[in-house]
Amino acid sequence: MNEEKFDRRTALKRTLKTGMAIGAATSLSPWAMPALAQGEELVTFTDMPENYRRGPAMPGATHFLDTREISSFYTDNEDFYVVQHYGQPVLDLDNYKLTVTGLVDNEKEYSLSDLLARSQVQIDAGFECGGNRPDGLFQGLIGNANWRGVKLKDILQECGIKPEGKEVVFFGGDLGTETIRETEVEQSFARSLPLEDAMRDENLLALEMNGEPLPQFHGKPLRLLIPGFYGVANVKWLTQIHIQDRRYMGRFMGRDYVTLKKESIGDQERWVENSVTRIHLKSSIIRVTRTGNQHKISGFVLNDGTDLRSVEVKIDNGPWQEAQIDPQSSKYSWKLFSLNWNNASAGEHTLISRVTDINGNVQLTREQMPEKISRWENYGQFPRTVMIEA
Ligand SMILES: Nc1nc2c(c(=O)[nH]1)N[C@H]1C(S)=C(S)[C@@H](COP(=O)(O)O)O[C@H]1N2
Ligand SMILES: [Mo]
Repeated sequence: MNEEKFDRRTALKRTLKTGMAIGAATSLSPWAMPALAQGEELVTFTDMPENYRRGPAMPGATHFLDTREISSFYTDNEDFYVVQHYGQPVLDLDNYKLTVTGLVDNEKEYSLSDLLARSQVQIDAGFECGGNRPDGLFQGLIGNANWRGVKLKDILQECGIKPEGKEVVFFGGDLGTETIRETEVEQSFARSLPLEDAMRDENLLALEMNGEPLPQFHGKPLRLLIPGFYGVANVKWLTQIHIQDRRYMGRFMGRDYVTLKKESIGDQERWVENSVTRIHLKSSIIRVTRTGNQHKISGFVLNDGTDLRSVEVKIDNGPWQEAQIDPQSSKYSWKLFSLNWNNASAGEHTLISRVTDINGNVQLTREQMPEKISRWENYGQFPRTVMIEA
């Protein structure tokens, strides 16, 4: 994408925010302020608890977005959700090294200045946690940002992958104690990719997020970014890349972030386990606003980067109506959409969205979702209810 365009937009957004902060009325909830245009009001979701608030972003804690707040293409670094399983390690930047080991012609190490001196690329990418869900969170484990860094492919090629190298493992600098067969072992957070997926041109070793050095919460100083994959793929505080000839079976590939669901295998129905990888086709309504008598329904789409055909919204038992997709959207970004809702009548209404990709795949309804035992990969249609005031 165009670097200049991004910087200008960021600057503009910052000006708007500062301008608003000056006139901010303290009686309004903090999230309501920056999200709304002049004269625009939020319409109440009746499916949300009245006192629903996301927690503040706290060091070391998990943090999610109030999705009613989403009103801009890029999520501020402080608002972008935060998830990690072993706490947030503080890496010593002066002695920081990214090492590349295993089945390579040349094992290498890269200091932070080595990485910063290389040519950088940027990409817009949005993702959600594999555990994101409607219930309780209202899809808040989500964000969209501009990422800048070094292409993963360039580093792998520079080290030279040996023909036996099949799997690329990414280790974070965070350590946790896992009990495996009644034995306590210390393990780093780690994820892996088959070599073919690791070599995708869009994969990034990200040093910057929205024009700033990667914040501590989001993996300072370096994180992996695999566009189109659930958040768990994007290893934060990245310290080592290891190439091996077999699958990596660590907790976050083999035991956790593993979905168990019913699938047809040939002519047999079987329970199948899979690691959480590519983002399933998903849309969700996140806010409804009113300006005078005009209402607007907004939402987001996330998927694995496959082109879309349409996003549609249904009001009560009406027809599916095609929504407008934000023209800033790109292959791996989230796609915000909106639909003008004319002549909304007073009372409670049910709203639902569905997205269809270019191959004709339609987002599944809750009833069509496969029978699934796990809290991962919640991509079914999400009906919302709102109250329109007389
Ligand atoms: N090193 C490390 N990286 C990690 C994790 C972790 O626990 N440790 N959690 C993963 C998960 S499950 C998610 S959803 C994303 C969240 O990224 P964010 O906090 O920047 O939004 O980070 C991923 N990367
Ligand atoms: Mo996650």
